[in-house]
Amino acid sequence: QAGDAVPAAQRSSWTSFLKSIASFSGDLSSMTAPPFILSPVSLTEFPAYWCERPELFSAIADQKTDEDRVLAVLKWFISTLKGQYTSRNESMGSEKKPLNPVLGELFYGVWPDRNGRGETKLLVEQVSHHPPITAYVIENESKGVKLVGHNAQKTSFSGGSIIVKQIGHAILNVKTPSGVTEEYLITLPRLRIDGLWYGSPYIELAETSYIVSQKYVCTIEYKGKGYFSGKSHSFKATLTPAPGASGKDHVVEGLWHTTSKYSSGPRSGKDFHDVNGPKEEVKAVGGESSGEMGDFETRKLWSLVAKGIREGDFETASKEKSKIENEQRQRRRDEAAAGTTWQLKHFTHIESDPIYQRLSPLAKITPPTEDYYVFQDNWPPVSQ
Ligand code: CLR
Repeated sequence: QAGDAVPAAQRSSWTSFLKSIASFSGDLSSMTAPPFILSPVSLTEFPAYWCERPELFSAIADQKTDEDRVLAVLKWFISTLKGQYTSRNESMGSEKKPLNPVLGELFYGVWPDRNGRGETKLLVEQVSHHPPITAYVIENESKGVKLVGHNAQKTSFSGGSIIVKQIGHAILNVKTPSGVTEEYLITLPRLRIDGLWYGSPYIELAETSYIVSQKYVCTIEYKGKGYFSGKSHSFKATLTPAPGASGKDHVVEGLWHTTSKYSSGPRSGKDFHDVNGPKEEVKAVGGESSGEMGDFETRKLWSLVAKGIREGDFETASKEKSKIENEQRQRRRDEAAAGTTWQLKHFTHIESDPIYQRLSPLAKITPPTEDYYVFQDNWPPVSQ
């Protein structure tokens, strides 16, 4: 029944929230939602989902052939989807509304070296507030694997679901055993948020995303219940040599939150991946030279709001949230008065990414050009 998962006292506010998203499309993040659906975690923490299995990330650089490398990239990519898109259901009972990051919000973290996989570092910066855009870097320097990307969302409402188009892309650099640096363009799937009517939203992935290098094109199709395998969270990845390159074709099929198999090509019938292995949350670290967290680091910035949400003290949460928002408005006014603008700390914006421009035609990805946030290579002392 409608609103089944909504606390009785919040049903009418949930209904009006749903009405307002139905009649409005654009920036969902800034809309006020009832307390039961609020998450205490900011979107700046989400890029950590890209590396919950650091050994799969580092393993990419260990592969000797083009073919094994692209398969290792696919395996790592698929292994992140469960965390990215279903983990809030597990930890909080449903998808929730994350905290909307402020401009300049930061998050630093590290996955320590273990079993020779090397240390992997994470750096996230909120590079725009209106619309919200989050830029991130994940790097394992000792292995020579580095992911730099940014993401924003365009939301609309259709048939009772929220449709989220992910804007932005990531570039993965891999130093091969022969010393060459390969580039992989990674695009992102579309999301459908269902279960809104009942007050227990969850995500299904839809349409297509790509992993493209000069050597291989990997097309990943996503389907939910009732489509090609009939099951939720289904995917089918087709790998073919890029135009002008040689190599074998492979098809991998299965469920991105559990297991998948090769379904065509030289390894047909063999297991591809089982996501149910151990995962490792990032260790949040302070980015100040003292090792402390600065005032813009997400866990410090939002600590009182997050505490309020966690403890069910929504009055304090909303008072502390207003403080942060007012402080931001004042900053913007001061900048306007002084004729200055906010300076990003770790990224510079470019209108068109040359790597995207070079690789996207190989998979006929549209649009043909996209902007990018270039990492300034200025890691704070985040190592452990
Ligand atoms: C952010 C980038 C990550 C993957 C990811 C997972 C969940 C998405 C999130 C992204 C963007 C914000 C998002 C969220 C699910 C719900 C939330 C779309 C794409 C919206 C803003 C909140 C909707 C509110 C309802 C839950 C009521 O790599």
